[in-house]
Amino acid sequence: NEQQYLDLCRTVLNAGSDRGDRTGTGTRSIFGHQMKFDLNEGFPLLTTKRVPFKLIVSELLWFLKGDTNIRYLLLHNNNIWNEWAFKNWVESEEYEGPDMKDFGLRAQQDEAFNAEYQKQMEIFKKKIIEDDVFAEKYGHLGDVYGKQWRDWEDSRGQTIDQISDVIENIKNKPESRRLIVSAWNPPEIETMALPPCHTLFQFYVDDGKLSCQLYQRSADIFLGVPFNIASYALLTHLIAHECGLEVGTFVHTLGDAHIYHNHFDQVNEQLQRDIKSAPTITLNREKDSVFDFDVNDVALNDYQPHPSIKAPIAV
Ligand code: THF
Repeated sequence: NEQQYLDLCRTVLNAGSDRGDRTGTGTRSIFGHQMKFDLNEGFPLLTTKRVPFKLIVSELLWFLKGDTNIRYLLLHNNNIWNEWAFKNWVESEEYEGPDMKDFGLRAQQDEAFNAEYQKQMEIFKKKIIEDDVFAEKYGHLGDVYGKQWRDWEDSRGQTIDQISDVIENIKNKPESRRLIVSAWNPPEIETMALPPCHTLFQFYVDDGKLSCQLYQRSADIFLGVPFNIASYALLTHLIAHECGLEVGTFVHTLGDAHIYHNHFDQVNEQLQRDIKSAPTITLNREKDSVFDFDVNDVALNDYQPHPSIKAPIAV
């Protein structure tokens, strides 16, 4: 299973083309790639570096709640979406602190700026947690995943709960070829802090097993993809659990699959390491509905990875 991830890294390093990108960081990328993870061979959380599973759980449960405000994440010590909300804040009229233009790039190049940025980010996080009005205004990322999954607004103003619908259909019409959830909502793209990278996913039921395929338009191989694989594997487990099915395969299809230039050293270090045996997960049997799950209802077992490898996120 994990070998496929390491092979993807090697392929991109060896055969990818060097390209500019929106964030100004520069990437090496290929277009079109697929990996298949048999979820019966263990849970696909990488072992060649430590991946913070708790963050994956709280992010997924946040999506499933239909929440698009980073406050829930902060209350779970999850900082992976902060930069995008922070960007809206520092670009707003109300912000009066030091200039934070291009903070993502500048924080990596300039020590003094980085210190100031960290300080402003801490102030921002504190306000989101403590000030309801501020959180309501600046904690939102726009109509990102949670909104589209649970509360897609159609042109007549009615809403569609794609997750509830797909679960009903998996239960009642398992042979359906329409078991799809789309996060890509063209008229709303411009309201989003970041247009969805995981664009669309489809379920498939065969022989009592639930499989899932994700089409990901843009894949940050070093930081994002390890999260994305584990997140959709967990989603498949959760929905299978509710529907009384076993798990099948997670198929991960990538569009622009890239490694940022400032992640090359980290990837090369990871490629030196040997794969360890995959962990497993256990879900709380007393809960049924995926919407009732809490972070403590998902346990990770036998995870003994190599140490984590730090890298800067491109904003
Ligand atoms: N932007 C970019 N450039 N890459 C992405 O993968 C990405 N995401 C989400 C939104 N924008 C993105 C955010 N997902 C980390 C992991 C996933 C993220 C954002 C950040 C990260 O930094 N992980 C660290 C640990 C962080 C921590 O401990 O706080 C790691 O080492 O794994 C694609 O979904």
